[in-house]
Amino acid sequence: MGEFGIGQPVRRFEDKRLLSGNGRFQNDNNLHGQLAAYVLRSPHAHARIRKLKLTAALGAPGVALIMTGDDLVEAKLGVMGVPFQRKRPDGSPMFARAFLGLAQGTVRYVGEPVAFVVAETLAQAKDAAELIDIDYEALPSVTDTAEAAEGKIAVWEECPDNISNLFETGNKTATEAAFAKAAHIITRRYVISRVYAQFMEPRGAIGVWDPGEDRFTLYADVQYPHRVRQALATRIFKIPESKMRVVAGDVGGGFGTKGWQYPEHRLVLLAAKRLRQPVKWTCERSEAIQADEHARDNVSDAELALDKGGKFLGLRVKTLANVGAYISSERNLLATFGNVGTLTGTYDVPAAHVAVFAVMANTNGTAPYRGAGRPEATYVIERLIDDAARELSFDPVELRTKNLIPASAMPYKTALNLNYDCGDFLANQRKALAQADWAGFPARRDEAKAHGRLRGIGIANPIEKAAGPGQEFAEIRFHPSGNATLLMGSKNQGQGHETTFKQVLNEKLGLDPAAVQYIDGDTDRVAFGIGTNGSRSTVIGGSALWMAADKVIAKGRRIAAHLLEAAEADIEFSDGNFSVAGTDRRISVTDVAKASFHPGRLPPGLEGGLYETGTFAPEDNTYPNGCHVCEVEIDPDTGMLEVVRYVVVDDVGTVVNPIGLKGQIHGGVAQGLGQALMEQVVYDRQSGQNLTGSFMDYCMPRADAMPYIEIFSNPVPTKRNPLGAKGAGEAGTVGALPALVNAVLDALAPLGVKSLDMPATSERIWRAMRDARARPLP
Ligand code: MCN
Repeated sequence: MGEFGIGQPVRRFEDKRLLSGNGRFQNDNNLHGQLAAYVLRSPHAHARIRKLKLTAALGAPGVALIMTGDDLVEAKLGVMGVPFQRKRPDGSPMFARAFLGLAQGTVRYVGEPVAFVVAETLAQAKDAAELIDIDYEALPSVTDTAEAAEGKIAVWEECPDNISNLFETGNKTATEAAFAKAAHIITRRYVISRVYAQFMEPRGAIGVWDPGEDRFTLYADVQYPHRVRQALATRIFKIPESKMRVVAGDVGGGFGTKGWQYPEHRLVLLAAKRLRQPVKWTCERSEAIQADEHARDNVSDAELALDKGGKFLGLRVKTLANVGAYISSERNLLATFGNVGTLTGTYDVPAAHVAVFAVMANTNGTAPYRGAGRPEATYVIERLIDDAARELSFDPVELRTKNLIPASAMPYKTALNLNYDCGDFLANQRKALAQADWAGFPARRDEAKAHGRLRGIGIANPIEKAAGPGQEFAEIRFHPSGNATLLMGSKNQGQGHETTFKQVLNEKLGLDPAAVQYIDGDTDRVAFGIGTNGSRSTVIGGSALWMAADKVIAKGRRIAAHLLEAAEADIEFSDGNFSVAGTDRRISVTDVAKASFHPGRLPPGLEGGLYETGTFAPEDNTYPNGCHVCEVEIDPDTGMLEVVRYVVVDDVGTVVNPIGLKGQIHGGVAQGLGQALMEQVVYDRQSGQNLTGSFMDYCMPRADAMPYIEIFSNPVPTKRNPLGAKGAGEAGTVGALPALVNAVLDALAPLGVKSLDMPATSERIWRAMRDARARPLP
């Protein structure tokens, strides 16, 4: 409706506040009398703590408290744990060990929290930490995923092979039968690197204890305040949920790995209670990569079975997924297993079987990170198709076209049990090929060659499982003056939620966005929420808001009928006004809201006030999909790579805000290209030290590494929610990994380079070219 309704390119309302320095990010919070905390972390990848003496540190100036693992045991803190059981490959129960919050005798990764020092100033806390007398006995460590799976060095003595559990999906027998009749079988190993979300604002937390109310408040930049409250209250502190408040202000980037409750949350709270003073911890940039969850990091052995003509018959994948040293919640496992279902992608694969081995290593835990398993899955299938095309001399586009699920086959149940409801994958591909001028590529390749450069083109047809079943909440709260406040259970971390949801509200009720106050992230103000992950906010939060607005209309209709002296059945609602059908008699929703607070203006028996809530839970996932085409040029002497063209066609169903969507796709592609081109967490194999502890070593993409990204939409609205929307926040990342690496390999193919693992740094490309040149021609 109008300039602010669904589908309008509305500029973000929140930007004025944020860009003028009026945001309230985590580190903007400071409380009267707060103390500063510092976390002493393990310098070893694996070691036994032989001695831990605090005497000197406790006597240091300004020190108020030092806690170690023993304090947490004494305080009887609980742990998160995994709410489901799986089996290990030998049939024995899953092996999982949760982290209590501070080391318990043995440290198992570099950065593991060992002691929590609270002092008047941060400098004093740091100085005191240096006085902690600690003696480690270093133990052998293993950080590489494939090596850890060999089980030569155990992270936990009780689990010598390092395999926590095995997750299987698909039909093994049917897949074996498909492979038995295949004309061709393509077998490859793909390694997906370990990366880390470099938030604009590193994490932080302030713990407050109110002795009068016997109640905690945590100020922290989390993605799901309500779930963090529930976890901290019921699992960690074992207190009623009402005794805990969690407040998240502006979140300086979340990307999945800022989602959950971290050890520092319970530590600031426990310390605040002991000291009866607020305790603040702020993660420093160089500390963050040791303190936070990491992402991806797996090795997949994949096999594709094809018939003679190139039709896919079956897919078999065995993945080793690094889950880190501790399994503190299901997050480690969901990151890798939650979305393996998308391994068959947008393709008609009649039989598939996947086995994912959760491998423990002396590393930080892994968690869902933008895409959470779908970029990994898409990378495997899309690279496998390109490798099959190259090996069997098919055209990569024709091979895809032959196997894409046609729109006429929708709804389509995949061999890995996903229920795709809608989407036109062939149309996405057609549009992307046209926009990227795929047909003109050979000429561009020749031209590049004439200039001494190698040019390559890559394609990927990603699909995502987004906004899965699970509730979300919205409340529209009118005030006696007729003005409204909008409260949402989803927590914004930069996606522009205020604008998106005000657009939905405007579409439904015609309210002027400038007059609506927007609130999220405070468990005392917002009744309920699940939070932002899995590209669920627009779909589920937006639908909850839609429901709340429907309730406002339903109640408003009764009030309007009374005020307009008409039958309720004759009242129509549109453009923010209730009107009597066929007349010019009307009353605005704002005036109806005002009337609702005057008992004398209400129909008999109707409760006063106008505040409505909506709680929506979809029955099934949405399946956003699309097509990415990437073109690169490589300098054959240095391996320097330039992404010269990038085209995305997306289908996220109904688009609420085309500018917001483009921003999300743009950021998502940049995040995917970052991983594919340069980002990587690297551990030293011998010592287990994290070698990428700063921006000097962990290479972040800069603007000049990014191409101009052309984005087009091909929306097919879903019927799984009233908006017709599909999730979009991760879509860009999912397609970018394979599109880039496929383009690189296409560029290098003439030299005989057959494989390359990400990140496609100039050094790796240069080595691959050198090795290929050194190989004798067959
Ligand atoms: N949108 C739209 N139409 C749709 C779907 C989305 O117009 N059909 C637009 C809207 O502007 C909406 C935005 O895209 O506000 C994102 O919507 P949605 O797909 O609902 O995703 P979420 O808001 O649930 O965000 C989650 C997603 C995830 S899982 C990660 S990780 C991620 C991402 O969003 N982290 C981000 N994008 C991020 N962007 C920023 N700036 N910071 C992060 O931490």
